[in-house]
Amino acid sequence: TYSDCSCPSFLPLQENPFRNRIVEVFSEDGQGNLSFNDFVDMFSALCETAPRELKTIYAFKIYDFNADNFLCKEDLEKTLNRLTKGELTPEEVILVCSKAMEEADLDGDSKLSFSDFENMISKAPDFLR
Ligand SMILES: [Ca+2]
Ligand SMILES: [Ca+2]
Repeated sequence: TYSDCSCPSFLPLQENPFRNRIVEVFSEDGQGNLSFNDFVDMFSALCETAPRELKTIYAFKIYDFNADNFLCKEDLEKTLNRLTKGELTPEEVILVCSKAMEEADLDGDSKLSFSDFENMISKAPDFLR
């Protein structure tokens, strides 16, 4: 278990653009009602010292807005919109997402499976650090 870490530099949840998604993903009922155990799971996975693999799994779940186990273009666009807090124009968002999709979609099915996503992250050493 990782529950003994103090998570000193984790972005406070109230400043995190994914706050609502994070809470949804980690709540067992998917509605954002967190039990104490859900909280422990959440902070363990988001904690600095959590293994990268675990963080990758949760990042994938958080970005997969329609929960179909793939990141499609719409999922990426929603993700980017939240990350940039609306600072990009819709055209820019679409452009960036098509480019990311093009580079990360190794099997060419126009959506990112978890292994596509893992591969994308492995090319971005700063991601989730
Ligand atoms: Ca999806
Ligand atoms: Ca793919």
